[in-house]
Amino acid sequence: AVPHPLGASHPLALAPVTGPASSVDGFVRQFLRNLNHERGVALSASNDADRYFAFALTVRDYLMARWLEDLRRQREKPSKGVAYLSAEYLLGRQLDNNLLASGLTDIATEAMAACGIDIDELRAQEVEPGLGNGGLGRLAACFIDSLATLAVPNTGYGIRYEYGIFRQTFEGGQQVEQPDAWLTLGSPWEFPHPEASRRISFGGHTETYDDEGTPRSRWVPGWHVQAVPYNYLVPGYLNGWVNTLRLWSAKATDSFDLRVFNSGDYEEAVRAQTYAENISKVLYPEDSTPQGKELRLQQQYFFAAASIGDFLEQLPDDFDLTTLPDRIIFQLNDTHPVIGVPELMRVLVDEKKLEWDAAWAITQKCFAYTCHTLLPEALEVWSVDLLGRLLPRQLEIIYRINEEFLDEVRERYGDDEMRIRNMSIISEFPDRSVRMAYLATVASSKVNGVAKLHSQLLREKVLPDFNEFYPGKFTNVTNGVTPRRFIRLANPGLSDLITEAIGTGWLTDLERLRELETYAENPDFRAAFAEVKAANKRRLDRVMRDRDGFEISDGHLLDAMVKRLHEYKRQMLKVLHIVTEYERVVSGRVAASDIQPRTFIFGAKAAPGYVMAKRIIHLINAVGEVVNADPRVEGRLKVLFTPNYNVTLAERVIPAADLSEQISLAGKEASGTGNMKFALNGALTIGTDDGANVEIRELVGDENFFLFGMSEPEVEALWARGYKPAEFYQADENLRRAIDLIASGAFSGGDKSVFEPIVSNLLYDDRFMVLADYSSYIAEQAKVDAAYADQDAWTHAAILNVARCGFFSSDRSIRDYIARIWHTPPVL
Ligand code: NBX
Repeated sequence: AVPHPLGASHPLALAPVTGPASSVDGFVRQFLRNLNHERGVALSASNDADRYFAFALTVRDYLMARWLEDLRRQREKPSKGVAYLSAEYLLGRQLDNNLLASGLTDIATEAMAACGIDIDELRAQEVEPGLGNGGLGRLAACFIDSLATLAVPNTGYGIRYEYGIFRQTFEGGQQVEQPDAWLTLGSPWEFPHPEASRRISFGGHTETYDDEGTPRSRWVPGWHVQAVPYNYLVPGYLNGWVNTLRLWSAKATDSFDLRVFNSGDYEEAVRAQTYAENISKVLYPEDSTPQGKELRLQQQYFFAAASIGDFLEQLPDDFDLTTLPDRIIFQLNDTHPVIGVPELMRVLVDEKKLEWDAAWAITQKCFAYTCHTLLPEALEVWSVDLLGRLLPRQLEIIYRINEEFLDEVRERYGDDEMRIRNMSIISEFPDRSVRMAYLATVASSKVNGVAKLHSQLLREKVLPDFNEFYPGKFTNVTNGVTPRRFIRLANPGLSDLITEAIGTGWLTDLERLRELETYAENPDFRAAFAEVKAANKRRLDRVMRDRDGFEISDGHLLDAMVKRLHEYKRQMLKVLHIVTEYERVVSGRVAASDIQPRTFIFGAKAAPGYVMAKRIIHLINAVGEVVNADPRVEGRLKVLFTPNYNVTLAERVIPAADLSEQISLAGKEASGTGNMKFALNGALTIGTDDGANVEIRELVGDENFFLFGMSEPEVEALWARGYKPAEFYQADENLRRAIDLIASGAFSGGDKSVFEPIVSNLLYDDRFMVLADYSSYIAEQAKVDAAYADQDAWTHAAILNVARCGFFSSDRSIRDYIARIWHTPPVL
């Protein structure tokens, strides 16, 4: 028998564990039992899906006893916990993560070998749950991993979308979206709990009534849906702790409600059912650009109300609600769950019959708000019209919150109407609407940004009046990423090398990577590190050949830009760099043989309605097609745009990359988290002074980071002077040639109209100042080329990036949340 990963003296090891035996034999027996009993097949008759399911169920069986045990512990000795409310969780595949967390990888691999099964084929079966768009959703997934690893009692609440983020394909170089039916074969990781369904109401009207002498308001809703919870295990890393992710799925209520909702005829009833179930049908693919659609508001209320109700229901009947803040903090992942604020007030005042002031005092202590953006257009607002129709009582409550808040503002500043208009939760122009970020700020105990610079700009630029009004409310928690998935699982070669050098323990104490600094001076270590990088490139080469028919050539610098397609992230700047390199060769100004061989790899989805972003995708593909096929560049420049970039692919691209592109316009990227993943995997960054790049550079040192571009104050100053992109075009010959080449139709079969909107946007608008930063970017890229020529020095810098980025573990982020915001007690 293999000892359980918890040492016998570990506090959680004392709990009785009744899972399958922790041995190869025990695993095989449980696997075969699952294959027979859960799938109804014999091993000899099983297909890949059967084997994957039985395997996953077996891993689950090991975690089960722990899960039940931890849930019991939380019930019997409740301590303050965290409810993380997020509309998105970009989880990635679960199998390897759960094997790793339970310490079963070796046993399971041997067990499968004993059954004649290749475990890699099982891995390949899993469809990743893509229940998020990008950074915000992936951050939520990293955070629940760290919460479990730190043994903080936590439930992650969200939506079980039937369709996650769309699958991206290219046709003629243009993005085409396909539905992501991730549940077609079912998921072995979820536990439906229909018996714990909650009724969620919408519409109708409000009324006042006499409650034994007290006048009260109540909501008389017009229609209802059922919220059915599905639980997912969230195991901590080798600590025996298992938290829960609880995702809600919408179902029509019983036929009685259907009849109330419609006229009662059968076809109408089925239509009503579809209407209800649409709520959790699909993840909105807009990233950082709220659409203001009714269904979206339904989604938000649906999961916020279900989650808050779910938590309250677990409390004992005699629970003193004034002590609620000692039991729970609802962490709002951006404004998507903020409608939960008036919902909690409604429950406390209308249902639990608390006085308004008492309810408000509780509410203000139970919420905390994380803002993830700086783009003004990304701040959510809901029209009063729509809110009043869908959630009339919540709207009344929002009005009252606003009234009392503005009274306080008046008390402090007198009748400063300008200030009052600026701070009002309700804005009057262009249409009367609710500013959700303001509501969140007023209702929360703490408001945080996601990187030092972002939090500063949030205080000074986005919410300055609120910062003045609420001293001490604003704080920073710099983002982080889970090293379990993004180092240990994604980069086993590097992980082994690190462990050989500094021993175990670093995966839960990432600052220990500092101990690698001295190894950077050791030539043998540098050689081994370089070999890991080379092996990761070969692995990516196999993945890409298989997946997309691309090759990653030997000896090329691998230059990666993978993230959502957004103008502020400036994939366009990257394109101009590529076109410049290409143009310099084909115009004969540079010999191909003088170019540092580079492969540019892109991965990016564009929101389906974001026309400019889709044009840029088209351009990247078009440039790639021309450059890759032109014999004059002698294969020294290659452009690969891999479709359907997702978490699974990130785990292969990031460990192979040499150069990480983090080139947003300063002041626009709140933090970035890909930047951290790349640095931790030994890529050097070329980046602007934006988001968490600032902190990465501070830590790794200027000499190990390629900085370019304007700083945020410089950006502001240029705007103030009046930005004229055409002047930059005129002033730089390389830039002129690159843009002219695109405009000439060289990448569109001679058709000048195809990319004309991109060209004129750059020359006459260029909101994100691509042209202003171009020459500095090109100059810095020349330094990259020169630096890469000295491979050993490059490796030295790469090792220092790994060694100095331990700060970016999401474990540290969670510790910061605990210390600055949640004040939850240590559990272990
Ligand atoms: O959140 C992202 C920021 O852009 C990143 O800089 C940051 O690192 C990351 C984690 O803090 N924001 C983001 O991903 N926003 C959204 O995903 C989003 C999605 C839908 C929506 C609004 C925003 N309606």
